[in-house]
Amino acid sequence: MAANLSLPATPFAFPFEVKHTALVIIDMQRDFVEPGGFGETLGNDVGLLRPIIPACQRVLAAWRAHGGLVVHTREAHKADLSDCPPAKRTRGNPSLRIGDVGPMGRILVSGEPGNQIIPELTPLASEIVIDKPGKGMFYGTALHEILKGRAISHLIFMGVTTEVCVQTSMREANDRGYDGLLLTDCTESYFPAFKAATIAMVHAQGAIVGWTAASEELLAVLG
Ligand code: TIU
Repeated sequence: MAANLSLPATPFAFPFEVKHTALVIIDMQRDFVEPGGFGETLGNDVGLLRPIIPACQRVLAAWRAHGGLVVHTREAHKADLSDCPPAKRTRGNPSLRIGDVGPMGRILVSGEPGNQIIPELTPLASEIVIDKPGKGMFYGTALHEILKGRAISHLIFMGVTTEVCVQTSMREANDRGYDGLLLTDCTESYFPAFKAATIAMVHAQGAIVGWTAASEELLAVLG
């Protein structure tokens, strides 16, 4: 395998080395993808997110086969909700609020059944799992230090939802000096127009936030 790879991407090629790149899978947890979780309490059709799962599985398998670092995130709060701002819990009129008991346990609370990564993408024991209290993956987490400690400079993103936790994480990463790429068929939103707008705004202005590409391009490069 060549050390230096170049992924055909938008708005231009994304050069990377697997050993300096992490595959980041944002919040592919039951709370967002299955009925009875946080996503549904907000009034969303969670079935919209499921079609990306096979593409996510293909990329994860290929990345693991190349020995690449994998980071899984979960949007999760402590059981005492001490890391959940009241503004987040009380906003709007959801059918259940964060911390309330739903069909998959307490909504968006660490360790509850609904807070687990979906079985199709179960993390390996060797992979990094980050519980994050915010939308962005660096807010309130040790992830930046962990990635620096492993000499990671490039991030390839998958996960949900495109314009909320994925985009926030990509913007946080951009400000911390990472080169980030979003796999367009491995991310989804409850709002198709928001997904399309996010992809466009990520790669606009000469990759102002980062790069975008289809997963088949990455799979072809990895071989
Ligand atoms: N509501 C919504 O679209 N997303 C979130 O609340 N969290 C994530 O994106 N993970």
